[in-house]
Amino acid sequence: MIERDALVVATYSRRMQLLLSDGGRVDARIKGKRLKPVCGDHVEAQPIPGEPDWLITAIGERRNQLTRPNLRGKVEVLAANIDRLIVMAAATPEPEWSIVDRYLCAAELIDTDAAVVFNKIDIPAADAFEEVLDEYARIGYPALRCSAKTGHKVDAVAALLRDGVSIIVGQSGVGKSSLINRLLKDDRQRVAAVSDKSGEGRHTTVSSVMLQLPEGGAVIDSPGVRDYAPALEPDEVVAGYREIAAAARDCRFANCRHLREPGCAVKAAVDDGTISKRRYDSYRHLLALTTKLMSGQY
Ligand SMILES: Nc1nc2c(ncn2[C@@H]2O[C@H](COP(=O)(O)OP(=O)(O)O)[C@@H](O)[C@H]2O)c(=O)[nH]1
Ligand SMILES: [Mg+2]
Ligand SMILES: [Zn+2]
Repeated sequence: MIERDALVVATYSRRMQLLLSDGGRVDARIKGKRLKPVCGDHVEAQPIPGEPDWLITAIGERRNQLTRPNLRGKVEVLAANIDRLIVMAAATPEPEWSIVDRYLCAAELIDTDAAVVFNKIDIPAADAFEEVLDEYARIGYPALRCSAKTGHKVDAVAALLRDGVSIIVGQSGVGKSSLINRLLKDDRQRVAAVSDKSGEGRHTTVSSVMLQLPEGGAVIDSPGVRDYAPALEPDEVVAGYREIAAAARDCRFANCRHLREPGCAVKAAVDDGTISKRRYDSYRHLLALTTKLMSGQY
């Protein structure tokens, strides 16, 4: 019996939990060292005779994947086949909008929907960020405000996530886990621990998990992953700020980077207020950073 379309719904290092096409869930390990399935992968798997575990034998082609550099500077795939990237920020810790922009940039490049969710609006300091949030809305990113603590406007977030698979990213402490708990309501599915046969008993910590939401849709949380923004290259930065990329069609030079070039339509749009100065500065900052990285100056 070979299951051709199992979905990876939880990962703990090299052990996974699979959702089978009949709705059942099984633990699985991976055949060989080269296969590296992640949450959201569609895989081929089969039972191992005489064992409760299944064996993952192949990974289906990925529609997209979200990657980030890990602590050792290697690129790590966080999740695959995602429909929506939710970038979370909050009244506290102090929002780093350049990190939000970087994630939105990544979303443009892997061709998924993206939205900004601003949490902790129960804190008075939240009011200061209305203008920035309106800017995101103006360039076409849904910008929702909510409080995971009071539950205010969490229903709007649930509506946004209703279709497909979303992944929530953002600085630690913004309330990602709190929001997911709210979204799960009492329906709260226990993340079945993926058992570890290496001897330490059962692990309850997962490095990534996909949860089905009661009102539809699924959300991926990566509780074990520290918040590192995606690594980008200069050309990706140029392409990843959607309003800048759109205005760039009218630049005199096709390879314009919108810095000091003559006939730059982007600079003109910043000057007349069509493009937000903050986003433009964020663009220049990120472009400078990635250019330095590429030339080994860092
Ligand atoms: N005031 C307030 N605090 C919140 C809200 N959401 C989460 N928190 C608190 O923020 C802290 C970090 O939340 P957590 O969900 O662990 O953030 P994560 O690191 O992004 O998963 C916790 O102390 C939460 O209780 C909110 O809407 N309002
Ligand atoms: Mg968390
Ligand atoms: Zn230009």
